Amino acid sequence: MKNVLVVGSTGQIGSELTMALRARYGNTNVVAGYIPGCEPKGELAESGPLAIVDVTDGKTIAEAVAQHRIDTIYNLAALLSVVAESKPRLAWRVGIDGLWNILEVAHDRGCAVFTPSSIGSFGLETPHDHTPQDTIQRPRTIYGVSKVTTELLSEWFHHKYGVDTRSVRFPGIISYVTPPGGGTTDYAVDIYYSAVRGETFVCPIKAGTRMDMMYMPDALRAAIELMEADPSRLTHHNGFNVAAMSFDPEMLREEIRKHVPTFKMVYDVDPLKQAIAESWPDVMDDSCARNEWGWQHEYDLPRMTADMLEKLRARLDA
Ligand code: VAH
Repeated sequence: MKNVLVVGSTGQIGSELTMALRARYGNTNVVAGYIPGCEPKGELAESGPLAIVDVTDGKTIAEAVAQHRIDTIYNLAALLSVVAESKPRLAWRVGIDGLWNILEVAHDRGCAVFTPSSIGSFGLETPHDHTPQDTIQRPRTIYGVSKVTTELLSEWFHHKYGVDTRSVRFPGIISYVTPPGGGTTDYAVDIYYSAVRGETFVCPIKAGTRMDMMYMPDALRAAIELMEADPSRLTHHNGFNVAAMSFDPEMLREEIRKHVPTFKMVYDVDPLKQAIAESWPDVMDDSCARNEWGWQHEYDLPRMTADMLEKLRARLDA
């Protein structure tokens, strides 16, 4: 039986990943790690054990791992791309100094570690169409630099000390549960709220700017299925490209209009978000993930849009 610690359990991915892991491994076997001031609430707080885990303080990680006999750590502690550009030192402290602390505890205690990378780990020089698994990574954001370093540091701990480190390069992730905070791809979440509320959406990303995107249920399954994969099948360990769909704001608006014919969108391009978005792939090649551990997405744009609108209407009582 697995004993799992989710670090950053109150974030966009962490909050839903914790609940998915509890459903899979049992509520008492999945510990929700959090930092003071970001306490879990509701079902996340009531359905299983909690622990204060501040990645910048290795002692808190070691104590939680020892107390709960953790064998697998999902590390979701990070600042997202836009907010990281305004707080680069904090982004590094949480993303990399924090990762070092986690990997040291994992080495001492024999834990496996999942730390997501991102399409943000690529840059302008990376081939944008069918971005290969192994290619040039020269990101120009501190978020991207921290994600490339995440991949390389995780690989180093794997090859040097045998720590079982694994990760995927997530696309922009879309969910109706926990809103994202400070990301370049947040527009693809915010637009659905505008559609359900009958508001005109003001899009910060230029028409024609395609990015890889993924619905949260697929993202959660990718993380869990990679961590459960037979290690003897893996040629790569860190930074698997995983893709599901690729769209620009126009494609997304047209899909929403199939359900909300009166939906309106205007553009007010955010220069920082647009510059970051243009440095990221249009669509990744995820054949390595499909061949090495059987990755297969289940949500495309039409299916995700129908589900997002239905679930948001229920949540917003629209
Ligand atoms: C962001 N949603 O926009 C995050 C994610 C690939 C995008 O990293 O920063």
